[in-house]
Amino acid sequence: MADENKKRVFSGIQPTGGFTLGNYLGAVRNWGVLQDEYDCIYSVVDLHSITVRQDPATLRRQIRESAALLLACGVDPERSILFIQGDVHQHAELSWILGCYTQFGELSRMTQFKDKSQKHPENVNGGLFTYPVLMAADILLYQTDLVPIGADQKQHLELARNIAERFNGVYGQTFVVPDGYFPKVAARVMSLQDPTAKMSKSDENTNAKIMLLDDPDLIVKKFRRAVTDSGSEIRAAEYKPGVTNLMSIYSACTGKTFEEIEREFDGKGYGDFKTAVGETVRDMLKPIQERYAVYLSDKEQLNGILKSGAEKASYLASKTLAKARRKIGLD
Ligand code: ATP
Ligand code: LTN
Repeated sequence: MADENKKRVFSGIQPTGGFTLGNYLGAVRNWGVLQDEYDCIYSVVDLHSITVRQDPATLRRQIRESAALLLACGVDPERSILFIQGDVHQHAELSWILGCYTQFGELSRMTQFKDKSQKHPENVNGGLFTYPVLMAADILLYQTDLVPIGADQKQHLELARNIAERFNGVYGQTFVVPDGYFPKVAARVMSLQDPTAKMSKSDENTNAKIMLLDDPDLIVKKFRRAVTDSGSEIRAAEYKPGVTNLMSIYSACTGKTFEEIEREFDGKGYGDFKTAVGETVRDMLKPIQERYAVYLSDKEQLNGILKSGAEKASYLASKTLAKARRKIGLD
């Protein structure tokens, strides 16, 4: 850990009610894989989640559940740092500084801001607007080389790169300019009920999303109910967004190419295909569900992991923050 020669990875996920199959295939699965080769830091970004109103008791519970689920998904505290964002005060502090190097126009163009302000017109708060600045602070604080995220976060990462380059341009080399790391398939898992929209945690239609902790039978049922397209062939095509989405999920879970999948289901109907995808996802998630129950039941172990993670993260973050403050003239 904190090996000077290894490249640094950072990513975060919001503790807003469990993770979807999209979160897993698009981002979290890679978090585990990258640990072999990189120096990895992963965070439950609680401060980001309060841009939408949360119930205090539920939020408190979900922060811990999210950490346990990350461990169950393969984040290894022996090799990586896992911590709660709000436990490391440097995130909020650097976020303020970086906000002074981010333009109103840039933040106004963020599609997630536009989408979320449309969804919650009663609470278009300042935090929702400056959300990408806090995300930039998360990433830049650790001199991150690589950020494993889903395709929907590309625009935010681009902004973080622009902020880093701008700051470096004014004050000299201060922050590493990070690159994104996206999966080859399933970087954008779509809703099972509307394959033109992203599978989203916050979707009210429970049939539209697979949650990692869904009951095994329910997982298969949801896939059987998934919206497919006209015709009956199992083929990836732009005019077949429903089937293409299921093929991407199946490909991401099995490693099979689209051609192999088309051959496997040649002459079979949507029903057979949807059942096969459902059963594959169910079987893939089973060990995660089992490990989750174990991690969540040992409170002391979980607290220990998060405490030690926050200490290590804080040490690294304080070095970058001090450097930025010196460059600006605050120190
Ligand atoms: P919400 O639905 O409330 O917007 P979310 O599902 O996008 O939340 P986040 O915590 O914002 O969840 O995202 C965590 C990670 O999961 C990010 O790297 C994001 O890119 C990725 N991700 C989210 N949804 C998908 C999806 N449908 N397909 C692939 N990756 C996704
Ligand atoms: N905005 C991200 C979550 C996030 C993040 C980060 C991801 C917050 N900070 C830093 C990567 C790196 C999202 O998925 N909605």
